[in-house]
Amino acid sequence: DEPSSSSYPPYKKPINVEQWETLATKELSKSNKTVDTLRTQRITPEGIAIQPVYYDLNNNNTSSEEPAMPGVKPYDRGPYATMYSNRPWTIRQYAGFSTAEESNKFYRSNVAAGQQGLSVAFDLPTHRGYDSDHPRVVGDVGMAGVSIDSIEDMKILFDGIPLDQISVSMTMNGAVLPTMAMYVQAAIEQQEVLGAESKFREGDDESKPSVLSSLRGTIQNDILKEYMVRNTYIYPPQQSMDRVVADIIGYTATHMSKFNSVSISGYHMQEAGADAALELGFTIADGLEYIRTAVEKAGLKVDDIAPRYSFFFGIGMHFYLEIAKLRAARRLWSTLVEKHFHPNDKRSLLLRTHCQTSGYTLTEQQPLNNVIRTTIEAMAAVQGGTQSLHTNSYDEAIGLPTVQTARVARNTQLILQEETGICAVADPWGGSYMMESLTDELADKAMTIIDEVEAAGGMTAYINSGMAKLRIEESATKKQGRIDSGQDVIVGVNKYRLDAKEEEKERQAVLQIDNSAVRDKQINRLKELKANRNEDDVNRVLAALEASAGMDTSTSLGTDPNNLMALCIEAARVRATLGEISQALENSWGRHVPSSSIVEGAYGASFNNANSSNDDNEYDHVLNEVKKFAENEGRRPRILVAKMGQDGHDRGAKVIASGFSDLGFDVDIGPLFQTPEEVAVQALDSDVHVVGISSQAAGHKTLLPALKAELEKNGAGDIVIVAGGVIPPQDYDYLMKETKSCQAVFGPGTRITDAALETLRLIEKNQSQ
Ligand code: 3CP
Repeated sequence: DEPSSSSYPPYKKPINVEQWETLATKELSKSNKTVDTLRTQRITPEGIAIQPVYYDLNNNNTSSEEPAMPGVKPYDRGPYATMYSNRPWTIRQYAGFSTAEESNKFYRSNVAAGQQGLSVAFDLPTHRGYDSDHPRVVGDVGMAGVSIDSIEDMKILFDGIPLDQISVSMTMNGAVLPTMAMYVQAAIEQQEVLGAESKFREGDDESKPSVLSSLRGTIQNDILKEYMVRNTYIYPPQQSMDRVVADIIGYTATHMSKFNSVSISGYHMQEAGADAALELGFTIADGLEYIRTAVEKAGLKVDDIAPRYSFFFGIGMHFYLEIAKLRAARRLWSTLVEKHFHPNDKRSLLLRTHCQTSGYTLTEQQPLNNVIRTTIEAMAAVQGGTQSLHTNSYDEAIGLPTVQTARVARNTQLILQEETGICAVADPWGGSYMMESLTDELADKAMTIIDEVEAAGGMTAYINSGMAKLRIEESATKKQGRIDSGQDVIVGVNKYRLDAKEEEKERQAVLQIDNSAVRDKQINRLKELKANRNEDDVNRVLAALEASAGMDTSTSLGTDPNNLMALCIEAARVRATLGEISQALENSWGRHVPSSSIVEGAYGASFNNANSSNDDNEYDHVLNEVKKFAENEGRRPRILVAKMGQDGHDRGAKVIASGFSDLGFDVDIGPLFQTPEEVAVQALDSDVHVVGISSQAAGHKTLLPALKAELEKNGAGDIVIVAGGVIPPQDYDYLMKETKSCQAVFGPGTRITDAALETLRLIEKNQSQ
C-alpha cells in the first residue's frame, strides 16, 4: 500500500461551518474572545468587516466540495481554525555571535524591541563538538554564531532572560546532546539563583511544576539533512539517529512536554539549491523517518512524540509556489502520518512550521533590494500559514547583520503584523483556482519523490546511497546555469546592474568580529572552569556516557538511567565541557567522514537550453580558452576547490567545482573541514595551478593568510589562490593587497564563466612571472 497521489483521502468536502466554529471557540477559550469578536474585530474605514475565514458562503452543508476549513484535516488551510486572527505567528529572529555576553546583550535589546522568541545561532566549533581551544577551530570561534564551551557560557547567554517564560529555539544538530543539556541545566541553575521557590528539580515537590516541564522551545535535532546539505554532523548516521536523535525525543517526551524535540528542516535544502518539490519531498520523508526511529526502533508511542515534531522551511522568491508549498506540506504530513502510524491524537497530524526567508536570493549588489525580497518572501510565509518566522537582514549576503539591519528585518515582520491587516484572515488563498491547483500539483510532485525515497528503504538508506545529496547538487548547478545564462533574472546582478563606481557607493558597513579576542576570552574561561571543578566527578560522568554510547540497546525512554540526554545534563552540572562530552561519545562511535562528488553536465546543459538573448557563445568562448591553455601547457588547468575550518556550507564550492569541470578545468574537490596545512598538502600532492577557497562562515581573514603562508613555506608560492563566498568587500584589500593571501575574490553573483576566465588569466600571469 505505497502512498501515491491517487491515494489521498478526499480532502475536498462539503464545508461544515459549525465544525469550524466549534474548533475556533475551543482555540479562543484562553483569550476572552468569541467567534463573533473575530468576525467584527477588523472593520475597514469603508465599513467592511474582514472575516477570520472565507469560503463559499452559499455552499454550507451542500454537496459541493471545497478544500477543508483551517484547523480541519488535512489542514491545507492551516493547522489552527483561527490562525493569526487569534494568535499571530512568532517573530523569531535567528542570532548569535562572538561571546555569550555580547549575544546576551543583543537578545535582550531585541526582545525589548518586539521580538517574541529567541533563536540561538551557535558558532561552528560548538556545532562540531570542539571546545574553543581545539587546534582545528582557530578561525571559527565566535564567527558564525555564539561560542559555547560549557554551562557557564550558557548561563551567561541567558542571563536575565527567564527560561521558563520565553521560548528558545536552538539550531543545533551535531553537538545537540551537550548544548541541549547545558540549556536545561542553565534553566535549573537560573531558577535556583532566582530563588523562585527553588522547587524546580524533578520530583522535589509534586505540587510545583518542574522547570523542565515549563521549558518551551525547539531544538533542531535534525541530523538527516546534515548529511545531505548542512554538514554540521559529528557522528555516523546510524548512531546519530538511533541514539542521539531518539534519546532526545524520548527524554523530552517524558520530561519536557512543551519542548519541540525536532525541527525537520527543508530550509537548508532550499539554500543548498533544492527546488520546492525536492525540498518538500525530502523534508516530509525525513519526518516519516524520525517517527519510525522513535516508534519502531526506540519503542515510543506515536502520540507521545509526534505532537512535538515541528518543521522548518525556506521561503524563496517564487511567491505563489512558496505559499502552495506550505499548504501541500500540511496535507502530505497529515495524510502520511495517519496512513502509516495511525495516531489517536489529532495533534500528531498537525504540521507546524517555522520559516526563514531565503539567504540565497539576497544579493551583494544594491543590498537595499534585499529588503524588498525579504518582504515578499515573508508575505509568502505568512500567507502560507507559518507559525514562526525569521526574516533575513539585508546585509546577509555580505556578512553578519548589524544592529541597524537586524532592526529593519524585525520591523518587516512587525509591520506585517501590525500595519497591514494580514493577520485578520486565515488562508486568504483558499479556493483560488490557481492556488488550489498549484497546491495539488506540488503535492503530487513531492509525493513522487517521497515514493522514490520510501522505495529505497526510507531516508537514511536514501542518504547513504548518495542520491539525496546528488539530486540537490544537480538542482543547484542547474539553477546557477539558469542565472548565468540569463534565463532567471536577478535584478541588479544579471540585469539592471550598476557600474562599479555606483555599486561602491551603495556599500554597507558590516559587523566585524575580532576572532582572536573572542578565542582568548573563551580559552581563559575554559581554564578557569577546569581549575574549579571536581575532576573525579567529571571523569565519572564522562565514563558513564562513553559506556552508554557503547551499549547496543536503545536507551531512548525518558526514564532510562542510561538515556544520553539525562547523562549529559549530569555532565553539564559537574562542568564537563562541550568538547569533552562530544569526545566521550566519539570514543565509542568515531567521527563521520563524508565523501565528495561532482555533478557533471548540469551547468553546461542549462546554457544549451537557454534560448534567451544571452549570447551562449560566451560559454563556448570560455571552453575554447581553456582548450587553448591545455594545448599550450600540455595539461588542462587544474584547480583544487577547498573549504577550510568548520564551515560546512558547500553549495558554492560544489557549484563552482561542477561549473569549472563542465568548462574544461581539471577539478579536485577537497574534503570538508580542512586546516590550511591540509589544504596546502593536497594542493602540492595534486600539483594544481590554483586553489579556490569557498568561505561562508567569516573565517577568511584568519584562514586565507595562513594558507598562503603554508604554500610559500613549501616553495609553492606560485600557486594561484582565489576566494569566493560571503566575504565583505571591505575585506578585499586586506586579502588581496595587505596580506596578498589571494589574487581574486569572487563575490556573490559572480557568473561562473567570468570566474573561470579570470582564474585562467591569473594562472597565465603567474606562469609568465
Ligand atoms: C497557536 N496557538 C494557538 C493558535 N496558534 N492557540 C489558539 N489559537 C491559535 N490561533 C497555540 C499553540 O497551540 C501553542 O500552544 C502555542 O500557541 C504556540 O504556538 P505554536 O504554533 O506552537 O508556535 P510557536 O511556539 O511559535 O512554535 C512554532 C514552531 C516551533 C512549532 C514552529 O518549533 C518553533 O518555534 N520553531 C522555530 C525554529 C527555529 O527558530 N529555527 C531556527 C532556524 P501549546 O504550546 O500549548 O501547544 S535558523 C537556522 C538557519 C541558519 C542555519 O542553519 O545556519
